[in-house]
Amino acid sequence: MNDPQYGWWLPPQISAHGDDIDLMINIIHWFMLALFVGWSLFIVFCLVRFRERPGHVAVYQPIEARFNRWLEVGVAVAEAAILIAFAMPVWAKVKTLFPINDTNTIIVRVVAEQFKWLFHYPGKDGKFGRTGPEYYADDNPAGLDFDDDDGIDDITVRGMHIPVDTPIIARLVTKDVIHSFKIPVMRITQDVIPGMEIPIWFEARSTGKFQIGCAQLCGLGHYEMKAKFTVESKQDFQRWLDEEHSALGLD
Ligand SMILES: [Cu+2]
Repeated sequence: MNDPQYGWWLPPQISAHGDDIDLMINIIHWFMLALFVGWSLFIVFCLVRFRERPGHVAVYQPIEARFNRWLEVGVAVAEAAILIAFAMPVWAKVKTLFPINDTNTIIVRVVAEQFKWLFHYPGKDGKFGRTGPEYYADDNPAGLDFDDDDGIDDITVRGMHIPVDTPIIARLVTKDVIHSFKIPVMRITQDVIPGMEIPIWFEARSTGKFQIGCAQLCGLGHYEMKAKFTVESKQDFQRWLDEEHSALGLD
């Protein structure tokens, strides 16, 4: 479980839906490269072919060639295919097919604020304590209602732990401005909007220690809005939960 090496290409991919995202990113980039090279060559051709020189004047004739029209139609069809065949199915999977009926699913409440993340687990009883914006305080960063017994064993930490091969639903809220929950190795990016709770789900296929970032410029300290992201075996995750539970002094 060493920190991964982030190189020039995409970060490591450990997400169950990540191959679809990477395929789309790769297709779009190669397609854009082809368009860029094509347009660049055309511009250079025009600069040379139609340069100003003695004895030549401009003539304003409409274009009669058919080839460029078909080329433009081809580009539009390819762009539509990327949208309909790749982007929409992946987006539908990530945004609508939530694993709510899977009994293994782990739900984590994620609280964003300038400039840190907080991860709120329901604890041993599996129930989140009542929360609300009126309870936020320096000693209560998760906004828990301390009168609610369901919240007594709730765990709040600054780094996210999840078990491997398990669906995770992250319920995202923010205390202040718009942030964006980004886990590059999970191919997940979701804006967090004040006044809303937005869920996002993902599943890790291998273990390791990675990073969560904020992908929305949210203020002066935006650059330091990071958190550790640990994907571990189910046993290690359970051990970590037990340790956090013991730290609450409830045993
Ligand atoms: Cu932020």
